[in-house]
Amino acid sequence: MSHRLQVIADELYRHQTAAAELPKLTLRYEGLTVDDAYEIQRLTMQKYMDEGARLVGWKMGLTSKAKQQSVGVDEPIFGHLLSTMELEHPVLSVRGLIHPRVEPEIAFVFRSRLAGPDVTVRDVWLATECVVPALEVIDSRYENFSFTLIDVIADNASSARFYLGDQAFSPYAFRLDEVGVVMRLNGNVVQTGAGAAVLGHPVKSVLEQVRMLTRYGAAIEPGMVVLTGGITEAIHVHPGDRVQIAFAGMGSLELNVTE
Ligand code: 0L1
Ligand code: MG
Repeated sequence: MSHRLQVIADELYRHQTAAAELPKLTLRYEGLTVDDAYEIQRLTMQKYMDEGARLVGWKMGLTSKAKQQSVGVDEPIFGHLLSTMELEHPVLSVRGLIHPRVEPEIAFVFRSRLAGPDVTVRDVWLATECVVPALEVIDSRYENFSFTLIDVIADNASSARFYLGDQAFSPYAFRLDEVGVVMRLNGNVVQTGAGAAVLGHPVKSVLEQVRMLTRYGAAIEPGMVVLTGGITEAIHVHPGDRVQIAFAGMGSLELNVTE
């Protein structure tokens, strides 16, 4: 393991836990590769796990063209989901966060392991226990949300918190690419979208997740959750805000934002 990558991981961990912005890494460290960035992410997450957090799943990021264009990155990325990031109740305290944003997602929960380069869509369905309406709170640690592909990967794909709805659904109940989503902020519609925004179909995002994990020697393990990616753009939230997300056929989520 490179000493330089550990030094960067220590820096990111300090900023993530102190909710303190930092200038992008690529301005200050020359020659970092995508593989280096995933290793920095892994080393950073290991520090949380050394403190007792558990790895509970994975998140896919930048899975829609709209999101890729808004941050100037043209490929999907992934990050770790830790037990400490999961909201037990739909209440988000902004304490410990820098500039949080919320986005609607469809989560998959798995009953069996998925690994290897040859996994098919059929394998994904067979391994899936259920799908759940979800939301992710992203919080890039970089100043002015300014980052490159390498920066955002190192920063665990901006992951901060996530919440899974109480009601799970059969993956066969309806077409996930046709699930319409309406997101309201304080009663006003602010975003609309459909599951197809996620790489054409959320199941494709899981497939991509497995392929990327395989490259780094990891897998989707039984019991894990995968957040497949934002169905709409993420919206900024502040204390006092109320976010409502209606998933057609899958019910609604409501998130209250507090100090
Ligand atoms: O979940 C995601 O799509 C990650 C987005 C990362 C970029 C951002 O912070 O906007
Ligand atoms: Mg997301």
